[in-house]
Amino acid sequence: MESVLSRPVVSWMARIVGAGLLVVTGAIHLDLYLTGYRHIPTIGPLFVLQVISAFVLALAVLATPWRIAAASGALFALSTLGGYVLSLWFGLFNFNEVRTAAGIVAGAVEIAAFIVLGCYAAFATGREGSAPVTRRLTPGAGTFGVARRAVLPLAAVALVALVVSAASNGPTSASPSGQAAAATGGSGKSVKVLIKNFAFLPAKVTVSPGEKVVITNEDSVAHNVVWTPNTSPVATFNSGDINPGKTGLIVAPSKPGSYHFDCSIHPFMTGVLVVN
Ligand SMILES: [Cu+2]
Repeated sequence: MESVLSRPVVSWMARIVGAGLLVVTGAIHLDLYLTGYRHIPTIGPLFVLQVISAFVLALAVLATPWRIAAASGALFALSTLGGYVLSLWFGLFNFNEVRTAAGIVAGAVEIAAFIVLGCYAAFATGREGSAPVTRRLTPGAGTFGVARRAVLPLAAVALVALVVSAASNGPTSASPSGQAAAATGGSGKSVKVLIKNFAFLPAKVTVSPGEKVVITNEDSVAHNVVWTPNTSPVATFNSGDINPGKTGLIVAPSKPGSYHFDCSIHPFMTGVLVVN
């Protein structure tokens, strides 16, 4: 690896490919931001930061042969992936990501960027790899000695985390059984609720007991309508995930009361179902 990356052509290719991969992950996040994520608190601004960082780091990797630029790009790619996996498994800033093809592709691009830039940072030698800051370091010692030992094991861990995430149904995907159950119950009447720009319109829905609520998702990401846990009165309604442009259904509980609901993917989206 060391001898290969000391060749100028290989070194150049690593920088071009690494920068290209950073641009791709920035572009995916820019697209997600413009098509909906800009409405999500904290996550929206973080996406702006991700896009700017991705493009700036790509430029730095292209413009300089410095290993510190490549190392920053590699760590940035790994952090982006880490944020994604965290939001999938545990939720991040009140946001529970759902598995999508775009998300998994972005994750794979970030792992590739980490491998290419991480190997460049760890293994490039000679004039191509050296920066004023790093020239003093003896090969195999200090920061880059650690990087040499860590880059491939870290890539392997990241890959396993992504594959497990892609393969798992996970805790966040709502079951469609609530939707099926809802479709068969209730009276003939129904009210309509819109989901637009990560909000319920109206947020306060007044219905009769057992009335159907038809929910139309006008956003470009999936949402759902789920009774908020640990609020009273207790109810069990769950629309299941409603894909962009689709409609979902819940049936109002038969007992009068004010039932709080949210979108389990975006718990900051809240509303109340008033049954009287
Ligand atoms: Cu939502």
